[in-house]
Amino acid sequence: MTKHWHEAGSSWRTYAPDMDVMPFTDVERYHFDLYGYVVRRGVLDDPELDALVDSIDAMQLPSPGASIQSQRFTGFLEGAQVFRDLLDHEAILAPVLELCGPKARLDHAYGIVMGPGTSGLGLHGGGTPHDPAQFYEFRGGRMYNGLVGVQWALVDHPPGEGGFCCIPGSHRANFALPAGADPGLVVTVPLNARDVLFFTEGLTHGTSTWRASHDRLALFYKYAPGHASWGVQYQTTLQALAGSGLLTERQRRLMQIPAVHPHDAVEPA
Ligand SMILES: O=C(O)CCC(=O)C(=O)O
Repeated sequence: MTKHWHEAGSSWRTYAPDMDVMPFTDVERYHFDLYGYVVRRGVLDDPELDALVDSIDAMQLPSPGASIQSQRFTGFLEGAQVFRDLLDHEAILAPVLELCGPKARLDHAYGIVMGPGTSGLGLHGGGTPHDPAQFYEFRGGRMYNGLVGVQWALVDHPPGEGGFCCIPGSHRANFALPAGADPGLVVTVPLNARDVLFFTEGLTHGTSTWRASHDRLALFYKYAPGHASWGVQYQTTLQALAGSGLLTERQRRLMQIPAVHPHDAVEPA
């Protein structure tokens, strides 16, 4: 018999015992709650990584420059199958449902490509001021998030060479980030190709200058609770994708328009 997932003490195995998934371990859950992010190492296998990189190469993206706009790309979910496989990949689905609820939806997705020496988006987010679209809260034994980022690293992001940065724990901040705060509070998170990073958009985070000699390449899939939307892609590209016949039933459920009801759970209970 399945339990409602929000019941104190329920686990992902009891909520959806047949799911082929990798729920957060106690260690990962502790890290995410405390720091606002957590990394899972080496979750993509070589064929997946190669197919993702080759499929991005095949898109023949323009060379990225200094502007954020030139460093971002979309339009890949409609392309190679391997991009759609990430939507509900076994390495991320259970954590996404835990963080966003059983009706979680994909809000938007994009890629980042950055050339050596370029900088990206500055620090944004944080527990204060409260942002009803991008928040972190712990209540009744579970974590609630307005928006969760899932970053797939497709190249190495070596220590000190840039990429995702954040002020760990700032999703719980009760004061706005003051001008003049110690820059040492900001941590850049090293990643290896094949890793996946989960972060709450309630965290103060951004992109630190890319200092590696190779281009940065990463994919971002952003998930929201079933009733919420941050962007408008559900009206445009994601609805078209949902009707395209390219998705599995579970992936289609991740594309539902934001609503409490009607709204199917991603995994039937
Ligand atoms: O470059 C990064 O990893 C951070 C991107 C970012 O700030 C975001 O997706 O909200």
